[in-house]
Amino acid sequence: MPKKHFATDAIHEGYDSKNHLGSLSTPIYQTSTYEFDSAEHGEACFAGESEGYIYSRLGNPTVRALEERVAKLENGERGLAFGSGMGAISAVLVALTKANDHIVSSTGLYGCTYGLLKMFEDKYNITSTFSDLNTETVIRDAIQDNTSVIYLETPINPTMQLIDLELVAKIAKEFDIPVVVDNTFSTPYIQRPLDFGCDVVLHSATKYLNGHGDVIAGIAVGSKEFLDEVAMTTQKDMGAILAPFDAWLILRGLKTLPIRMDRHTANAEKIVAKLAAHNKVTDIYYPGKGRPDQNEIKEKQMSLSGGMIAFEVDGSKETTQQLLNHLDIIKVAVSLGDAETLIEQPATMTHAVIPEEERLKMGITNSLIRLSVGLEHWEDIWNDLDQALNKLD
Ligand code: LCS
Repeated sequence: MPKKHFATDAIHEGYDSKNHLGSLSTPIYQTSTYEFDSAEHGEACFAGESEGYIYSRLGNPTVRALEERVAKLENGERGLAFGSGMGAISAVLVALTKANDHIVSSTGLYGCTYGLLKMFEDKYNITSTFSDLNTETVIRDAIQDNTSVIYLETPINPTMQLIDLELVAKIAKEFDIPVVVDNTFSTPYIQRPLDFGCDVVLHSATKYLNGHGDVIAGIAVGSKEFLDEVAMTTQKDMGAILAPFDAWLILRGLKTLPIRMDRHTANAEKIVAKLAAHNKVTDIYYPGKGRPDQNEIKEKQMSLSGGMIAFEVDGSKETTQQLLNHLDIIKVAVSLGDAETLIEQPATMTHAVIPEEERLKMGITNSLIRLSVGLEHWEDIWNDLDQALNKLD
């Protein structure tokens, strides 16, 4: 058989109905524990000598189907699902670090990930250097003798800046430092970091992977060796596992990932063009619409620009809030990647935990707005945004 396409894997990978009484929909194995065939079978399962399920914190068939599907989509050997994106990020980072280590991170991160890095520093003296990671010299300068991981988002939440995955991975290899990439904004339909030599991919599956705004979940994908270790250490013992019903919802959502991402992107491109022509909008940040070096990165590693836009309006924090308050179809809400168009003000919401001075260094000004373009008709999204922009003083 020739290699199957992404859209086919998004529907079929990780599940064979023939092993489940013909049920075409993946059964929800709503169980905490599993009966062993015998005491000896139980012993063999605990010793890792038998493949059987033991207890749902250590593995569940519905969750396993999701893990296998996302691993295939990301071109990785193994996936591991978590009860939230932060559960995945913390389990992976705890697995890769020890007290007194150092982390190189992108300048710009989801607010809670930033909070986690600060917690590592306060509790375990694991310090972080925030770096633009935009040239070979800048990357090398950020690395220290005790650097144990390079962690980045691209596009960065919320500034939409892009980082060259291949360049970072190449330099990291020289130092034998693993590169961990949060791929939440792009999804594997648009960007596959492992293909560029990165080591671990993370997702808030709460977002595009599920796509319907009704689940909090996370997933990590990488080598079998590393994720086997995470499964048996920081996931098993810290316990941020995913519930089977939530895994089932994401399996359902994944079936439409390609067509949703195509439409999110088509809508976002229309909105970007309209925003660019509006006199109240001062700046727009969107992959492929930036500086030439950013466009090169987009062309190299992203097949589409995606559904996330950041833009700035002419005015203060209050002007921005006014804009949000004038909207009707577009919902003022954090999260992203849903069918509904969502808008938020990062400085006061998702990234409010970052001290102002550092937040501004990351490019998160008080007038920055983040828009997660949904699946409504683009004209309705634009008309709502346009009327709200036109009401600004
Ligand atoms: N990574 C990124 C890039 C995110 O945007 C988020 C959540 C997470 C990780 C954490 O995932 P969670 O634990 O929530 O599943 N981002 C949010 C946001 O931008 N608005 O609300 C949540």
